[in-house]
Amino acid sequence: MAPLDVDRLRGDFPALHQDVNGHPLVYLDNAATSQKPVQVLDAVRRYYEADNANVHRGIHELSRRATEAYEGARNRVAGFLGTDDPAEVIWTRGTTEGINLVAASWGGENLGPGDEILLSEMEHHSNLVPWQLVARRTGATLRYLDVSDEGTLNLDQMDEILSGGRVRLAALTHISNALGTINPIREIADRVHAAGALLLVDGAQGAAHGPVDVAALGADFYAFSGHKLCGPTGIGALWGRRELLEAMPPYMGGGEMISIVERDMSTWAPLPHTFEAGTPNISGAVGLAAALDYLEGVGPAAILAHEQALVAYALEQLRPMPGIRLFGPEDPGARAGVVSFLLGDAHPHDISTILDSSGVAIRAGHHCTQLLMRRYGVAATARASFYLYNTRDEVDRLVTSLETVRTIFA
Ligand code: 7TS
Repeated sequence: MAPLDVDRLRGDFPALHQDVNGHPLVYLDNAATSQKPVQVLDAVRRYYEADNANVHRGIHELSRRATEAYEGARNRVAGFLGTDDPAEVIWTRGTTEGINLVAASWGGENLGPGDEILLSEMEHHSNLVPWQLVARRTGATLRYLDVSDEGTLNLDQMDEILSGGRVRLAALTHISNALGTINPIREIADRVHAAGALLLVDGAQGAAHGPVDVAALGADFYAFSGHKLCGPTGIGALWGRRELLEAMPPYMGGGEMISIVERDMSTWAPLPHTFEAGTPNISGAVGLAAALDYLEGVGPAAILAHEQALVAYALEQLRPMPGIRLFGPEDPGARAGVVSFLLGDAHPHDISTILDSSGVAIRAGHHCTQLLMRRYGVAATARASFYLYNTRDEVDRLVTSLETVRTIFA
């Protein structure tokens, strides 16, 4: 696999070329959201300039073109996920909405007292709270997989919980946003299916940091966000197996999702429209398709390899630093481009503020993973997260700025 031509790629991202607090920006907050290449910005602009109209409605040229762009984008997502049935792709605002949709619709219909939903301590709040809500509504119980000291899931414990025969669905993350851990989804899927349960994969990080093939992964549902993979905010997709989606009631009611409306009842439009009430985010879909074209042009496997090389380089330099506490798997090959850490007694917010004053953008906080923070006995961590356009020089800038933090707090 050829290494990325990072210099050339950086030329595609206007936001990277600016000074912040008098220093060239080093953007290491990619797990929160990625920057956008001109190819995506141009696609959104072209759509609004030339084709803007509402979809599936007017019988006029612009509406036809908007519908074609919107449905073409859906086909693009289907291709990206390795499915040939675009009706299995539901547009959402992002991962959070996709998971809420499944929890409310599938969960509301299929869960009851005595049923269990299997989660893990490393889940993002977006893959916890929707299940708490539906558990409260239906009387179902939440079960949790522990996370090891190194930041991995314990599959023996999973087997033990599954052997109880009560788990109806497991909802687990593909890649941890706080640790970088890449979970063995295929192995998990096989175990979950053998126990007669379904698997929802939170793909917010997974879709952005490596190839995704929902069939090869063995997922039943896969949710992701456009903004983490070079696309616009406010757009994402939920993929689900057709027979599951077809058996689920609508999540929201409104225009676009109906077939016939009577005074007291309505019938639903077929998939995927059943789950798409109201005027959708058409420009977002167009931008997301352009982002997927861009990423596939670069090569998702090469992007992951690039991130892993940066993580290896960063870990090599950070490990000897006095006072450093690193989180996540030791082996850079077992994680995507995330490095979570603490440095001496410095509060992560102070670390982040000092780094920002040298133009280095990282994130500090609980990363919407309070259960995981509690597991490690910390309130927060500092987190640097890499993407295709980051360089070894930027890792050096991170390390140098952390030396400053050390001197300040020494
Ligand atoms: N799941 C994971 C694993 C995530 O990392 C995130 C966002 C979400 C779900 C929710 O995605 P959304 O697009 O619907 O908001 N993670 C982060 C983060 O790590 N820092 O900011 C957002």
